[in-house]
Amino acid sequence: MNEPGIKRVLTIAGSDSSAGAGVQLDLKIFERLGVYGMTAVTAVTAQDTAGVRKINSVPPRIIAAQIDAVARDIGLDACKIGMLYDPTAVGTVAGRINRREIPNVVLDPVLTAKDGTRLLINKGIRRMKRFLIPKVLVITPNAPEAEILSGVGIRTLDDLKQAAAIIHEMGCRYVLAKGGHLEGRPVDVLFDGESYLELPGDRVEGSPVHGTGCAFSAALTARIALGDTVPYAAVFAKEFVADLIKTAVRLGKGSLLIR
Ligand code: PXL
Repeated sequence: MNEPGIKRVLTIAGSDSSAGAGVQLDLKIFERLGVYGMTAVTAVTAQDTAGVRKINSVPPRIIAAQIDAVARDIGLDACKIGMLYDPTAVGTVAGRINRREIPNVVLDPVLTAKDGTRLLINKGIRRMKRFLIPKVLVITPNAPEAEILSGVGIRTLDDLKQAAAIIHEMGCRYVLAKGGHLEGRPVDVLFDGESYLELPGDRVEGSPVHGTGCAFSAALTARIALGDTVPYAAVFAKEFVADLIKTAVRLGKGSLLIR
């Protein structure tokens, strides 16, 4: 019973007790952008602004049940996938996307946390390439994630483009490879299999901010649900996250938090 005008967006991701990333941040972003947000929690993390203290995965059958519950009754206009953690969850989520015919899937391939904690082991990465990437509209790797997924060592914008092409071959419609980790002016690259759209940004100086990758993919998903094309949604999400970084707050002893 879709009320006209209300867009329905699901995030399949981890819980972050600091609310600076994961489903908590995604819901804040969805709210801010005017879509109705829902969650399927894949893992529970205990973390503060210094890093991840503990992680416990949610059983894949419970992840599947959360997705089924909202997809069947409420329906979905778009879906974001963040941290999956358990390699088994990768296949489960891929299966639900098929079964529930979930449209406009954005995959943020979360592989490590800022403090270096592994958030998906190699078995999960292999499954992501094989079963999940072929089903998604957009994948949003940063440079270290693009290196791991493509096998290309990335130091320059050309390296990032080469990695994006290799990832595109895995079967997604768009690759949005983020250049923030490269030296010099940060440039993101959007590749659709034919041409590269360069999205230059300005580096915001200051303390590290937690959850910027989550915020970017959440904003991208919300804008796609609202009807933007992927290139427009990407331009919007980039500016939106730049503003969030500028207004991030220091509440703990470590990274700044997006509010
Ligand atoms: O930013 C990666 C990330 C994604 N999702 C959750 C996280 C983190 C990093 O800590 O905790 C739940």
